[in-house]
Amino acid sequence: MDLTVLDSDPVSEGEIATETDVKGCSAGACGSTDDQVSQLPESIREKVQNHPCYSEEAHHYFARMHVAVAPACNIQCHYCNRKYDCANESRPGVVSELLTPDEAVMKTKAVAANIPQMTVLGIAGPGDPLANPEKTFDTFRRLSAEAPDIKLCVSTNGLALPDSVDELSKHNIDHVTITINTLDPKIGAQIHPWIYWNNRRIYGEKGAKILIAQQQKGLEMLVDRGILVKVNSVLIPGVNDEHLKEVSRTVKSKGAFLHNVMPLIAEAEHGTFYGVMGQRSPDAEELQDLQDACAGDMNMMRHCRQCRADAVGLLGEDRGSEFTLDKIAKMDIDYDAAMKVRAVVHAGIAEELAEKEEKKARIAGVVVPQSDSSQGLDLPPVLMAVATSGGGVINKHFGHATEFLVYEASTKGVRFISHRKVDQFCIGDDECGEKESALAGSIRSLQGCEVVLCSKIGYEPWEQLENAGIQPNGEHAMEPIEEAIQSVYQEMIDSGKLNETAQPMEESVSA
Ligand code: CLF
Ligand code: SF4
Repeated sequence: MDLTVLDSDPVSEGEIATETDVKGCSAGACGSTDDQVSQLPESIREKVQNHPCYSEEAHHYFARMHVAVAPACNIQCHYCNRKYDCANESRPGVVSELLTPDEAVMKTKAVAANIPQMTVLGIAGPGDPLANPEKTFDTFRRLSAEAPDIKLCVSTNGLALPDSVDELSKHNIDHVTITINTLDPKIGAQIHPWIYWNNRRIYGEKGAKILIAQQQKGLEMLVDRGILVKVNSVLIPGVNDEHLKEVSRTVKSKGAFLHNVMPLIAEAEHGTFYGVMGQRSPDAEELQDLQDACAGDMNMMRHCRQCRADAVGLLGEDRGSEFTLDKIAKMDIDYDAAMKVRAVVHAGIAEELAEKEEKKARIAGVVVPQSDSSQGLDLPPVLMAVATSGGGVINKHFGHATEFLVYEASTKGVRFISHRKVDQFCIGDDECGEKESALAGSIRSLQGCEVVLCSKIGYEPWEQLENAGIQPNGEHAMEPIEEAIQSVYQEMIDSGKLNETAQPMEESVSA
């Protein structure tokens, strides 16, 4: 790999990025449920309804982009190797093309002109944005003047946050993410071995104590100014897993809007301390259990894709390669004209979302009807995977999917659970089954799901899915996801399929 050392900064050491292998943030989004969004006060609702990370619904329609203008960092995390992007908001193992503020502004305008669904510009690395205040605020300053229709968003480890809050307020930044992994310096020292503070390194618990205090102070200051705060936490089994419930309660009590618990990514080949030491990552079930446990106290984001510091597009897709500096230089951008087009597109999406919400409100509270034979039985929930490329509908060929969204259907309704990444195995329309190992990998990643809904599927994967106990379903192509899932669940009830594993109601209540 052709590595290029980036410009140096006294705060950081050895930041390196590739010029060619540019990948981005592909983690799940911070998202509240639609119901939570619809119950919000108008002022907050307005801030989240077209932010793909702050609203689970919005992430099907609206895109975000990151500009990698911030190379330096002021702390060390055991899950981070400085030559890759900030792992607080990014997937380690991928690196970003570092931009100057000028290039960042040019790229933002180019993306916004070509992807009218784009609503948010975030700075999330590759180091800590607030450890690079000149570059970060120069970019924000120029964008708030030259691209006023774009929301600005920033993600930070929080160490420099209290000193940056005034500047953040000036640039109309109303979304800030703070990564808070713990409230306890003893645990903090196991995650962050040192911080850079007042021109020197401070190690262990002493450093962790300062970091925690700065994060909490920054959170309170942002909330006081009416800025929406999302808290990210990296779930590290055996280190902070149980403790994250307390983190969730505390940040909620201080006014954080959303909590995004992300799984630790620790691969030995990334050269991180945790990767090399063999610290394990949580599995999907552990992550979901913890998110469910925290959800009683807090709005949880479950659609985060752990994006790259230069991510472009809908969450889960990466269109960064369409907007490299050499390609942008050849684009002829009329931003004022593009802004008008974007306004029309956004209004169209808002209308569609309002109709969807109205429809949901009508069916909300309507208990899924049950067939005669299921009366008196407590019917089990069913996990269903969906192949979609956005728009809230089932519109992706099974073999073309690079991720599946997983929903739970039950007699209480339909709820989004998580996303699962897979390797695309089908290149052409009729070539499903060509890449056996990728297909087997896809099927493995759908473990626990009983149904997979997609727009189309070939004979070969259909058979293999059935053999694995997963029912493929291509009958609901282009239908809204939740409605299709509810209808499939109803069919399962009507066919008596769920009765086999159902419990008598009294038994299940007393169990
Ligand atoms: Fe970017 Fe982060 Fe803003 Fe979103 S990402 S700075 S809040 S615009 Fe979103 Fe990506 Fe998850 Fe971050 S999906 S990693 S939560
Ligand atoms: Fe790495 Fe981000 Fe932690 Fe800094 S804050 S050490 S860039 S993960």
